[in-house]
Amino acid sequence: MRALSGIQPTGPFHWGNYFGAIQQYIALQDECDDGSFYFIANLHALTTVREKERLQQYTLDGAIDLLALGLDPNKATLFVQSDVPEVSELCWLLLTGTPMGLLERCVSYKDKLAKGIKADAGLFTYPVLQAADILAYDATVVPVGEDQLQHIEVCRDLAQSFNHHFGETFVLPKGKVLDQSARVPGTDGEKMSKSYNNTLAVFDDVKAQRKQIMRIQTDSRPMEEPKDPAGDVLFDLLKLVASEATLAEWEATYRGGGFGYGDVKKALAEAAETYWGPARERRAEWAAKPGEVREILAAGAVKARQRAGETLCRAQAACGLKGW
Ligand code: AQP
Repeated sequence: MRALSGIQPTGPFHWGNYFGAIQQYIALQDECDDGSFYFIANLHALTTVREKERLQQYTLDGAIDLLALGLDPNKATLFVQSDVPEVSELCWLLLTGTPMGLLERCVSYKDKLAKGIKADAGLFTYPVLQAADILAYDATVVPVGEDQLQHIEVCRDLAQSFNHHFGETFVLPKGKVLDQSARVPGTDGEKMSKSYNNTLAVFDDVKAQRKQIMRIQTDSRPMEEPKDPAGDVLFDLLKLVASEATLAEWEATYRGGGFGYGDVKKALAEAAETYWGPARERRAEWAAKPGEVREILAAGAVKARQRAGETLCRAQAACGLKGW
């Protein structure tokens, strides 16, 4: 098994990123017998972050965050997407032969358009670059949140079609989501997402995190009414960070009624503080040594380029770009 996944440096990582994807990266670095590759997807981020300094800062911060959350460069290969130019070339090979309709049907693109986010060709062809990212490393498993499953299907379609046309070239990957956190809700109950301004950032300081938690939207049912915790946004978030005992207590309280959502928010803020405390300390340590983080990324890029280069050569030979 070889894992590969990427995360965009488009802003501070949020609970959705962690519980949907990063948590899996950390587990898979021990479970993969054939290595694991994780990258900061700065080429993808260019579709949204259009200020040089901000992109640079988010890229370094992204690596610091992953290291603080438990990614171990001795077990997994960590690198920056643009340090592996072979992937962009592979992307072109895949773009030729990608039906427009396949991309037009992508829900994440359609959702962004529906939310009034301006689209460019980069956003439209995003799933093809993502396919190149995955196929370049012969990944067999791709740990992601639910929103990315359709893109992995696109990747499989493109790989299958290339293999069918030019002969066996690419390994077909499978997406991997965690049932309990495949779609973490944001403060408005929609999917938590950097572009929807509804996030709880993993590394916000305690005060800022409390403030974000207090803005979580709740319904207006009377306090005395018993409530079903299933599907309640506050309870769903509590499930991610609270201890079993706290959760059991709150489950009983929900069913009994007679409580205010403000109390649940306070409990959530407290649980979050305890949960993220150790990672916050590790983050301060990594942030103090950016030179070491850059060295880790450079070493990761060397390894990643070697893998991607091999796949690119294979694909170029298969479709007639070499050997003429
Ligand atoms: N709410 C979520 N629940 C579960 N998983 C999630 N992921 C994102 N949001 C949730 C997963 O995090 C990984 C990295 O995400 P990304 O780089 O594709 O995009 P992002 O910018 O971090 O995610 P956003 O905030 O949702 O971005 P936009 O605004 O671009 O749509 C992926 O594995 C993703 O599934």
